[in-house]
Amino acid sequence: MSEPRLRLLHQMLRIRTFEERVGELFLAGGAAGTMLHLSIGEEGAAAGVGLALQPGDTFTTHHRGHGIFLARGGDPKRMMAEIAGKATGYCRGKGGSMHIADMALGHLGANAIVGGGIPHIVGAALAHKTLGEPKVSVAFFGDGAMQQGVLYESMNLAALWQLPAVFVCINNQYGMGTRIDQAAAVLDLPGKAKAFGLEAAEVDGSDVEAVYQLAQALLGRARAGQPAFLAVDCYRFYGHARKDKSPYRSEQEERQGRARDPIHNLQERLLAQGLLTQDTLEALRTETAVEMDAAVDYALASPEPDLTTMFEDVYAPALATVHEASARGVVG
Ligand SMILES: Cc1ncc(C[n+]2csc(CCOP(=O)(O)OP(=O)(O)O)c2C)c(N)n1
Ligand SMILES: [Mg+2]
Repeated sequence: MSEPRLRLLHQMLRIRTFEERVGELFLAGGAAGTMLHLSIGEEGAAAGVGLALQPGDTFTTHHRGHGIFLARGGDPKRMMAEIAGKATGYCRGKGGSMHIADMALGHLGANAIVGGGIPHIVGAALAHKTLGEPKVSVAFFGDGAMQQGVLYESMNLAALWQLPAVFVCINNQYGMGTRIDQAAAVLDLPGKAKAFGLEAAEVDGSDVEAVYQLAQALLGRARAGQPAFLAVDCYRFYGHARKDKSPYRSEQEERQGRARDPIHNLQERLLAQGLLTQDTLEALRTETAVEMDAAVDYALASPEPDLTTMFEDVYAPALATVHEASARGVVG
């Protein structure tokens, strides 16, 4: 599928279907941990920026990062297995939904701490620059992180050192049950980044083509040493976590928010332009459903991690066990 707009549609359909399956897995008791966060409604941000990145680029995500990793080449089978806490998952079942990572695909880690993954990309971008690599590092985070001091320290250093770093705020309007205008006095998000010397823009996340084009431009300039910030406006279609029924939002608001659907918008545009037919769309949906069903089957059929592996991959290789780490004074 060489036409970029069809690739964007395909990725968004994959993300939504993956998230729907994750939700079902969770309700059936198959997910590890007590909560997980779905990115339904935010596919335009994940696919738009994700497809504008290049192989070798690095990134971190927040706790709502499944879609971003899928768009960067994450294998849905290994992702689903990780979410289910299985030994075949990306982190052998120890990371789960909120701490999944894969260095081979440039995923430096999801992070459950709001803003936690942001400073990591400043270090990665410094490494890319120092090593003369033509790579960029991107932090994906929510609007809640706009209220975290670490974002401003990170943007300051990225601008001061002219690093190939891009800060992408997925503004879904809410941090848990708190609407952004109840959390911040100033809602001009790009303005906050500009104050630190970054190039900054805002884009409608329900228009994935616009996200993709803007991301390409900002990433290109970031590679040349002009760090950037991008706020992607969207709406979290469902609750904060799978069990949250969003009692703090009115029905009317949710209806209007869900009408801002990046998949519907692109699909209708492509159909109207003759780039897509109903038959091709149906085929794409079926292919995606088969792919994601297979991911669930793979996760369910995979073994639990063996108890003897509990302390493997927890410390750096030189500190293979908790006992060695303790002996060297790394842990108490
Ligand atoms: C430092 C910190 N404070 C509070 C929390 C609890 N918490 C988890 S998610 C969340 C809301 C985050 O909102 P946002 O950054 O907008 O991301 P979204 O959930 O909307 O994708 C909060 C407050 C946390 N994980 N870390
Ligand atoms: Mg939010």
